[in-house]
Amino acid sequence: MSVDNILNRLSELKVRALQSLNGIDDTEALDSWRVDYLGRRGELTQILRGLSDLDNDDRRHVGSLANNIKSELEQSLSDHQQSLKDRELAGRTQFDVTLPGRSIDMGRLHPTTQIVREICDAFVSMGFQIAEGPEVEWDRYNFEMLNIPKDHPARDMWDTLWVDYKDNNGDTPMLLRTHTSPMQIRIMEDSEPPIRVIVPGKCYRYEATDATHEWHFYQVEGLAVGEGITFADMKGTLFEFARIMFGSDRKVRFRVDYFPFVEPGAEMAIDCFVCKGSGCRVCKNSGWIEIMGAGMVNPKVLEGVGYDSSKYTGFAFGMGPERIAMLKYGIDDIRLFYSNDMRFLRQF
Ligand code: FA5
Repeated sequence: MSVDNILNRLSELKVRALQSLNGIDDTEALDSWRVDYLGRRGELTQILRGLSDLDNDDRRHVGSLANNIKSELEQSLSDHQQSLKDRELAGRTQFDVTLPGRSIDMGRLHPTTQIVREICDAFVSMGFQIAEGPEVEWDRYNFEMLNIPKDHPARDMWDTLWVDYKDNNGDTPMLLRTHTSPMQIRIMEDSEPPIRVIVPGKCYRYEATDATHEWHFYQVEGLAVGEGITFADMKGTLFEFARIMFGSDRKVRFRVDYFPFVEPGAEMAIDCFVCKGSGCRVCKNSGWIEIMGAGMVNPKVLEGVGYDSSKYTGFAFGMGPERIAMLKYGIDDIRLFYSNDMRFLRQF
């Protein structure tokens, strides 16, 4: 190639490179521009490599021009880089103070957790302690020691989810606890009266769900054992609980009920939150809604854990917190608690 040709190519290259640089507005395109024009395989480098074919004078002349163009392009590249950076920074620091802020999603306690805590607080204020126990339980604690032997018809009251496990010590079968009552036994086995304890926890039942039944739900168990404890103590404690939870306007009713581990047994109901006792769909026209089972601890159960039933008496109760929350907040379907619908959960 003649010297003139090379000189023309160089000046044409410079014009083309600077024009193309002007149109670049992102760093990725800038990098490929650098590779095209200044890289090892770029046009300018190719021209510089070909200088060895020229005689000395021409080589010096063309070489100095090519090096000047190279420096000029490098300088333009660095200026352009800087101006892109400045622009990006300016863009970042510009903000519109009139735009609404982004809301921060605050976590909150699940309504069941809230109501369980409220129930616990009510009993703690009356001197009860809180205990917790296993959700996977032995048949012995869930049934047998609660005076519900194998094949006893009362087992039908608790449809059970069995766990496929038996230990080598010949222990009783395992299950998912159907109520929190097994903790009555565990607590009495581990301590001496006087006892005043409540046990919040999850329970499981093998049953179809409907508006008032879930297959897993919470219970709060209560147990008080000591000398001279009477049915009147139980009524007083549970009336006070109802007053704290529902206010003094609500009526409370005790009726006889049967649970093998208490004698006598009772159910406690409060007047319906919808119709205030006159009868409606929610209370099945009875005017009352049952909130818990209760009763005086059966002497057989006391004897079973080694207590002297002529010396000690006690009462026990077990309630469903979801049902209590339903009453308190007018929720008409228990399945809403565990269907993870944020529109429901956000209300609490
Ligand atoms: C019991 O489970 C007894 N262990 C209660 C008890 C304890 C009686 C101590 C005497 C002494 P029951 O099956 O009725 O009883 O359940 C007690 C409460 O748990 C019910 O009143 C209800 O509020 C709640 N409950 C029971 N089954 C369900 C269910 N499937 N879904 C939601 N809540 C339930």
